[in-house]
Parts: sequence; structure tokens; C-alpha cells
Amino acid sequence: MKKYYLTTPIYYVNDAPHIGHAYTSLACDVLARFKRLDGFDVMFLTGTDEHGQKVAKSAAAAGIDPQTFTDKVSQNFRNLAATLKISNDDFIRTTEERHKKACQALWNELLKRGEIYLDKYAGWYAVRDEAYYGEDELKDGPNGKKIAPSGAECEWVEEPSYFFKLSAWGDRLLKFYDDNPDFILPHTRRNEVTSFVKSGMRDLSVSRTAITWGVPVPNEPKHVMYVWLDALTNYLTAIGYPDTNAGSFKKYWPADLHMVGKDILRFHAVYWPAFLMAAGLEVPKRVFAHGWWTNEGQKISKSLGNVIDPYELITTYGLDPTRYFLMREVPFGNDGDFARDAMIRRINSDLANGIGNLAQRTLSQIAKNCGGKVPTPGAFTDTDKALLSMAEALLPQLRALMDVQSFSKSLDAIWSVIGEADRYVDEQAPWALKKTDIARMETVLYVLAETLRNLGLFLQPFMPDSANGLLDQLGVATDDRTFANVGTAHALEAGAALPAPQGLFPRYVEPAA
Ligand code: ME8
Repeated sequence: MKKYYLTTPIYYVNDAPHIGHAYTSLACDVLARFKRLDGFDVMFLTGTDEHGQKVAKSAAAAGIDPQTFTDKVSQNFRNLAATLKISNDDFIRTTEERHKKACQALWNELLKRGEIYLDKYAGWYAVRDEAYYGEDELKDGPNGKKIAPSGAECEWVEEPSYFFKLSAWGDRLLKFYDDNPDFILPHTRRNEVTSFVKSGMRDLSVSRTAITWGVPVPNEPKHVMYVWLDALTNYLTAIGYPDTNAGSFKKYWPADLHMVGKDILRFHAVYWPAFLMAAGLEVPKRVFAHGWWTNEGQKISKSLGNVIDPYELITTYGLDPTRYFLMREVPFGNDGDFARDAMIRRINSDLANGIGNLAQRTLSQIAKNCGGKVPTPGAFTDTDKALLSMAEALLPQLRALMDVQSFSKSLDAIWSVIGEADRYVDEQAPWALKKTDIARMETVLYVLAETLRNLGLFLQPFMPDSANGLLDQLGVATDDRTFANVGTAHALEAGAALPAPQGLFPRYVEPAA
């Protein structure tokens, strides 16, 4: 069985989850569901990043010890995943014992291979990014502060520290990017990575002595690991590292995809492959850096008070419409603006008037005019065959698009079949055939039901509840909902009784003020 191992970033537990976290998890969920339906053995990992200075500061500000604090906030991320119906196979927390063990084993491996040495760090650090910056990367901010390219304030740090010999990995990283042109997607992001590597990298400080909230460095009681070395290792921990001979490690490593936001590409596309190569481990196949959401044109930030709460979206618009909007509205990889008007337009035109109307028209005519049973088709015309084969041909198209994380293009492809099916109903006018040619009416309604069955199969990863509702109404057995059932070879059985139709994609009506 083919395997597919994909991960979200593990989210910092310094704050409540927001739409950005929901977005990354959702994109991974859509892909994980797609791959499972397509017969892959999927391992889908998400979780929380709980160590480091930023989390320790938030715990102190809340007046509670870091462990109690992280227990609480981590649970909020778990709850969000459940609310979004994220189908993750594991949820990792970096404060778990299994993770400490994995981090320390990786550390020992790097030490043994001469990739880590003890020295002293004197330089800039941004707590918000948990990142070290070179002087040349910084700008002067107000009141003499130094500002990182991300906008985070930096502070001067001087402390004994272990270093990873990152400077020695530049050429090997550049060769790796050349040999693996699809390692970084979208391709437009490749340059920022290669130019950072080409600019000449300094060795990376990988332990801290000024803080204590972290994984202890083996045999060095004053040092805890740099939070990014700790965090990135989660991708190994979850599949059993350091037991590289265990079944799950052997089966799933290297990861097929690390999905991240563009803010943390450098950590995943530079530091992480360097750590892995240095430890003699394989490098993941892809890092996809998606874009950034703004809110009605403005940067989303707590200080502007415009953080979008995913729970509020789900309560207002419903889970599936929210999932659909986030995956459809913006080509995956680009930045996107969240505008309520656009959301309502998508719900009403694509869902209610699009797939909803098509399903409603077809199913209610079947209920009324075919005795609530799957209609019996006669011979198919070329027009019938064209629509059926268009729906079937979606499978190879979607496979290719999903393999490059083109979620919105995948939905465009599905919607072009919906558009074609709409034209087909209008042309064939089954309601008129009812008076003139019952046999032909049955054929037309059968072709539509069969098209809807294929559409329902393909919509499952995006809108699991609504798509399964549609498949229920078509009488498709739960076991017959994988992509192995796409196409005419697995078509609906004529004469099978169907449940009474129900609306699946309601219009959004603005509540009265
Ligand atoms: O960086 N638009 O965690 P984090 C889109 N712990 N996506 C957004 C977003 C926005 N406005 N805001 C956040 C960390 N995200 C580290 C990761 S991984 C080994 C360690 C998403 O809580 C996006 O995926 O700051 C981004 O990369 C991630 O949340 C950052 O989450």
C-alpha cells in the first residue's frame, strides 16, 4: 500500500487558535482525506509547540506554571481540530516524554557526528519568532529597538551555547534544492530560500542557558535545546524516532509533505534538512509554504482587534461552507483576504445555487417521478456519455492537482463538471420529458444521479458532512465511497430505493438587524 505522511506546523500555545491555524490544518485535512480515499496509508500529524521563551513568557503573564498553562492552551488547539473535523492520526505535544526522548537522541546523534560544538552566543534574538538574526538583517525601529524582517522586536543575547555547524551545509543544501526541484512549493518561494543559503550561513545556536523551559540537553544541566530544534523533531517523534527500525518509522519516513505558512519556511527548508542530513536521516519530500490571510484588507493582529475566530465562522456560516470558502477563494500559496461578502457570495452562488440546486432538482424529480427509486436508464446518447466521462475524468485531474496542493484549482475542476451538468439538465429538460418520453426522462435522471454520485465522492475531502449527506441520499453504501468506486463500472443500481431528498446546501440569509 502506498503511504503518505503529512504534517501541519505544531502551533505555539502562547495564544488562542485563530483562522491562520485553522487554515493550515484544514488544507492538510483535505489532502489527508483525499489520499485515504485514493487508497493511501496516511499518517496525518498535528500538535502543539510548547517550549521556549515565548510560551514561558505567556505562562508567566497568565500567572501560572508553564506546564499547567500549556496543558490548557494545547487543549484549545485539540478542540479546534475536533470542531473543524480534522482527521489527524496523532496529536503531538512537545512536553510529552516520547518527544523529550526523541530530541535527546537526535542531539546525541549530532554530537557523535561532530555536528554540534560548545561556544558562546552573542547576537540578536526575537522572542516572537523564536529566531536568531544577523545584524545585517535588522532595521532600526522606534526607541533604539532593532526590528527583524518579520516585524518582531529583537533583543541582544549573550550566553554560553551549543552550535550546530550550519555553515558547513550550504553547498549540500543548494545541491539538494537543485536535485529536488519540487522540494519547495510554490516555486516562487524557492528564491528566498536559495538566496539566504547563498548569502553564507553562520553556525546556528541550538541551546539556551538564559531560559529553563525546554528539553534538557543531555549531560548539560544548564542548557535547554533551542525551541526550533525541539519543535522540528516532532515530525520524527510521532513515528517512533529514535527507533528507526520500528515499523512506523520505516513505513512513514521521509515525510511526504510539511505544510507550513510562509513565515516559517526558512526553518523547514533550511535548518530542518541540514539537521536531518547531519544526523544521517532522509530529507522530507516537500515543504509547501502557503500564503497569509488578511482581514478585510488589514493584517490580522491582536492589537488591531481583528483576529478572525474560526468558531465564530463555523457558528455563523456552518463548517462545510467555511471549509469550502477557505479552500476555494484563494489559489493555495497566495495571500488571501477574508471578506464576509466574498464568503456569502461563495455560499450562495457556488453551494446553494451550484451543487445544492443541481442535487435538489435531480433528487426531487427522482422522488416525484421515478417512485423514489434509482431510475432505469436506456441506451446512453453521446451527450449522456460526455457528461458521465467528464465526471469520471475528474479523478486523474484531481490526483495531479492535489499532488501539487492546488486545492482551489481542484475545486474549479469539480465546479466545471457541475456547470456542465447544469447545462445538461437545462437542455434535456427532464420535467418536459415526463409528459412525452418517460424512458428518456429516466435515462436523463439516471445520468444526473450518477454524475452526482461521482461529484459526491470527490467532494468528501473538502466538505465531508455535506458530501456524505449527498451520497446517503443517492443510497451509496458507506463502503462504496472510496475513489475505487469512481466511474461507470461502479454505477448506481437501477431500481434501488432512495431516502426522501433533503436540502444539503442552504442559502445564507443575513439575520435581520
Ligand atoms: O510558528 N494566515 O507556530 P505558530 C495564514 N510553533 N496562516 C497563518 C496565519 C495567517 N494570518 N497565522 C498563522 C509556529 N498561520 C511554530 C511552528 S513547526 C515545527 C513549529 C499558520 O503558532 C501558518 O501555518 O506561530 C503558520 O506557519 C503557523 O500558523 C504559525 O503558527
